[in-house]
Amino acid sequence: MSEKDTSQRSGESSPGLSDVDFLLTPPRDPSWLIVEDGFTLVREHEIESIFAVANGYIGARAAVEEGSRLSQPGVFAAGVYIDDPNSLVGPALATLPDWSRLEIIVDGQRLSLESGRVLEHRRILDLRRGILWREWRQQDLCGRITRAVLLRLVSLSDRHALLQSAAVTAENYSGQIELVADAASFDRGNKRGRLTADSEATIITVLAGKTVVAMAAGAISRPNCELPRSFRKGSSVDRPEKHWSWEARLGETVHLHRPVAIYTSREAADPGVSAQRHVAYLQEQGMTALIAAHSAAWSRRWSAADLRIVGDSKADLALRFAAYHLIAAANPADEHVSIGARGLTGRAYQGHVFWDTEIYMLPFYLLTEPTAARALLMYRYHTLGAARRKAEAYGYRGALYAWESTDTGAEATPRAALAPDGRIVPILTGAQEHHISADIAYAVWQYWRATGDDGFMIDAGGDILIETARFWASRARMEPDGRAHIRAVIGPDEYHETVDDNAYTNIMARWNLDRAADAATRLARKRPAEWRRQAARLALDDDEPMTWRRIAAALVTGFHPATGLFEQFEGYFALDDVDVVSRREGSTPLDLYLGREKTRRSKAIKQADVVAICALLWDEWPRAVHAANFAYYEPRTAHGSSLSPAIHALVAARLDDGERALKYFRQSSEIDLADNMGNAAGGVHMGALAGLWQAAVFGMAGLRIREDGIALDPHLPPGWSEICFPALWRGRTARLTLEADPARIEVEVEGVGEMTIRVIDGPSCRARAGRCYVSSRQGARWGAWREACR
Ligand code: IFM
Repeated sequence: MSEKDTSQRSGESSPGLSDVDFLLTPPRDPSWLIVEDGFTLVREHEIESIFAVANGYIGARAAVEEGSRLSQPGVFAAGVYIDDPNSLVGPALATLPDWSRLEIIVDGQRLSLESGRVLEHRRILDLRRGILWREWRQQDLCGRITRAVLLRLVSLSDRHALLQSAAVTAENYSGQIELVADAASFDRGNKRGRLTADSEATIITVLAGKTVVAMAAGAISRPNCELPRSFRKGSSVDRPEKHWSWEARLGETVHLHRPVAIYTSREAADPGVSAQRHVAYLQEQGMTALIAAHSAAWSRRWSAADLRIVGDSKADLALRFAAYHLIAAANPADEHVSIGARGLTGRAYQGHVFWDTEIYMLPFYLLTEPTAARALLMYRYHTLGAARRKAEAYGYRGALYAWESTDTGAEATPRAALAPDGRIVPILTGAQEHHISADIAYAVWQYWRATGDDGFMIDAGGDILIETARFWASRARMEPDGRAHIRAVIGPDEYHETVDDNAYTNIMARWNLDRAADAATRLARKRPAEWRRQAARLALDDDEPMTWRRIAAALVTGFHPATGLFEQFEGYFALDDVDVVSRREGSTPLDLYLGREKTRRSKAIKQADVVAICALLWDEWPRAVHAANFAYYEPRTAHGSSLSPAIHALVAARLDDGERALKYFRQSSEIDLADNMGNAAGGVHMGALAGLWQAAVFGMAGLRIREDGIALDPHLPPGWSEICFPALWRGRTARLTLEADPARIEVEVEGVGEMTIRVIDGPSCRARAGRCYVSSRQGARWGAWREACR
């Protein structure tokens, strides 16, 4: 290790006492904080996921800086995958060097939570500002007590910027303290990259798959007022390591701030140069500016997304936690990436993108940050080529999207997995779970409806709708019974493979076919010249939309008029009934408990399937149909997927079953926060978090997006006295407050123009921007809207 004295303070920006105060005082408002007190080694993996920080470009798990026996740090960049042809699991999100690795060494002894005495240890996730804090007081084996306050953030205002800060205090001793930043721990997480380091500038360059990723780290050291005379910094010549040391005086606190910049070859010609320049800029700006800009960006996002529940502080915090991870997962500036099932918080599912994004997550962005929703849909537009190739490979027309997708859009679902009993079992979802194409089309339509963005439809969205409709038109077959059938698929309920006429798939396909035909008519009317070019580009025959409508009308839906039930797939009603409800509390997933064959022959369902259609297409059928299907399928659902409970909460709320809605809401909110499925270690469940938000907004508040505005159908569950949230509709923000008792809705519209606010089965009003309106329930009816003063 080469050591050189570089104790001069040139290049440091004005400290200002506020920096110091800030770093010593993590926030205390419990309504914005997720707090983990103490240290339980075996919980580390899930804590690392829950407390992760991200900005849609970079994500970092919350591993303790100095590491522990079980630490699994993980730094990920959106869209950066490693595709190892020998890997069983297919392309995987690359694990990048751990920029946050920092050890504290006191008189030669490395501080560790696993040796000496932990006097105090607390991790605090500040949801409001997207900052991870750590307060730690440790007594080492010689009795020295060191206090450290650590901060970590991934900037939301400048997606290439990251910051780590440490304030270290020698509480009861004088002695040498050394901090060592060593991103080489990268090697532990990922053997497939290449690591080169320029130790002078602390730049690390790795080759992750086909992408070059560069990280440059700087340092701004700042004591309470003066740096100790002994302050030295140095670097290692043979590894990307930096260290700082000083002779600490009793009670003295020394601060170190490490701005870090990351670039990849996805957006920079020379990521190393870009990272180096950017970190120099960050050093010059100083950490106060970096934190202020980051906090301001979070505050803007919260202003468009903060949902409050009055009367249920647990639900309130769970929704903030959900919104925090959703905000952190999106990057509206990059339309070539999407959000994986676990965002950028863990390795589960190798960072693959599923229907979770369009059906579960997208509505959150639609109503709070439509540019992010657009970027996510553009990712599907850019991967349309791969979807066309997949359809062609199976002998179909149009676009069949990958069930699991990465940066290329090619099918990334592993073909086989190792079962707990050691057998290799084939995974058929990649070949059979075709509803993904309709799910993406559904999301395109919702986006169009909420934003009125015709330009997007002409440039991209219309292509997706048409190509997916073409797929269904070739996928469905007219049979001798005069009906169109879709055979050999897997629906959302993955316990049953190779089934015919899955109701979810067929109804969503029907919807896809009809909406594509509608889009053709509407675009031809609204944008005739551009539509002609789009139709020519897609080689659309004039009679194709009519064919789509004909096939849609002929598609079997499995509806039984006598009972009002949709049969989940052909033959489902003849399967064996098993007791699912009493197995729900068990720790073994139902399909493992029953075994593959018995599960297949049973009516046990993995997750919302028919119930999911109720949630997505509620207004297509009368309430009685939803009630019948929910009553039938809910007791048969094992909730073996994290996506399931929230959608049950949504539908239960709409059916006015408040107790059940709340039970499912809690179950969903605990998937990460209480690790109630035992798999939060692999990252937070983005779909479930978004589903929780949907349960509150679409279920409890009953919001629907309409052509002329929004409609509401409040069903506040027991204990919720008020729900307040903003909803963006075509550039206007409706700030909504729904009160339970007496029932009352208040809305204030921000922006320009007007929009319709309607109570379902009740009065509507044209609400003008800058005004506030109120409707109160009088007995069984909602009273007319009146303008209210603010
Ligand atoms: O997309 C889901 C699927 O529905 C069930 N298994 C997990 C996937 C990722 O969340």
